[in-house]
Amino acid sequence: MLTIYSEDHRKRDAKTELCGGVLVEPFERPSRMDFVLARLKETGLGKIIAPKDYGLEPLLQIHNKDYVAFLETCWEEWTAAGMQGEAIAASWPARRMAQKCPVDIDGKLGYYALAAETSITQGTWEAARASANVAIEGAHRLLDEKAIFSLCRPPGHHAALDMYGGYCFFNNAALAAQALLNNGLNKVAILDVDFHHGNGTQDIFYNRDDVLFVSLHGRPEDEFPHFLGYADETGEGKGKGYNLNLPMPKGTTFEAWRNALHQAMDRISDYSPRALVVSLGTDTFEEDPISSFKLKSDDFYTYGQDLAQLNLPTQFIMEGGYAIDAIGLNAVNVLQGFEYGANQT
Ligand code: SP5
Ligand code: ZN
Repeated sequence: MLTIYSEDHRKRDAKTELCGGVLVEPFERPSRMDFVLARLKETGLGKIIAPKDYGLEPLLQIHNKDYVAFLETCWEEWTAAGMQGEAIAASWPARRMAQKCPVDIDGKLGYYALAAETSITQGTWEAARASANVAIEGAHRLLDEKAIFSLCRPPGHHAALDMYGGYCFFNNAALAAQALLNNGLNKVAILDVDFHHGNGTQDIFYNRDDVLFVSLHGRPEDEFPHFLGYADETGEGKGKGYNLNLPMPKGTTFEAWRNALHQAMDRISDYSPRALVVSLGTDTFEEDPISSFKLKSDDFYTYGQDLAQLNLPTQFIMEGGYAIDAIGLNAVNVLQGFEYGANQT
């Protein structure tokens, strides 16, 4: 399987994450990629190539112009305002308040942030752009390949039209799905197996029927992002019936998770898409430090094999996973399971 990867992810190297009332070293850190790269090399999964730069145009098919401009200048504005630490949102347009974007950088951060754990720093823009390019390159390559691994960092599935947070800035899976559609694959399914609900991806495609979104995740009652991901969110307007959420409780085992996966796969087959995008987070792993499902490393291989049964051109997009010494093993297990499964069918 061909992997797309950019070294530019290293430019995102935040020093702080707000967690439990203190600033900690971010869970989403550059070394995550080193563990995945090491495992890719160890297993000989396939070639690793860098993406081209696709510029801003594809980003503007998914995100607002003002949001993209904000990301580009945020760090400059923050430092120009004389702030000491990294750029973190601290006030929000909450219920019954004006939904207007302020001019002040503190105001802008609150307007565009969906969570405060993610700080913006020097290099965040460049790394997020590179990650988007990794996703878009992968989508173009899927025209000639049966499967692609877009090794994206920073992740993307929490990022919406005009919101960042949950370690995400551009929605890489949405960018990939849109590129596939642009290339004439007229129906695309996105399956999100990251532990967290892909609120951004859901929101972006909520009123569309050309992209089916299906997500397996920790219940919003218990887990981040808390304010989306309920089972009764099924889509709106033309998109009615094209959104499927399968939330699960803390402590969910592989057996229960796999039943939900098979339900998700039935819905995807029924939709008969021309391609599949998998938002691949390995934070469902039992040892993940911020999550609460119980998957073991072998289970990732098993479900990779299951996914091959859909028999679709498949683009895997790296999302979360914070038990970092196991992220390579777990992610590549999915890919190896998929390749094995694909050779059986
Ligand atoms: C892409 C992705 O996986 N983003 C996840 C963002 C989660 N951010 C907030 C997590 C808050 C977790 N609190 C955990 C307490 C640890 N014991
Ligand atoms: Zn996650």
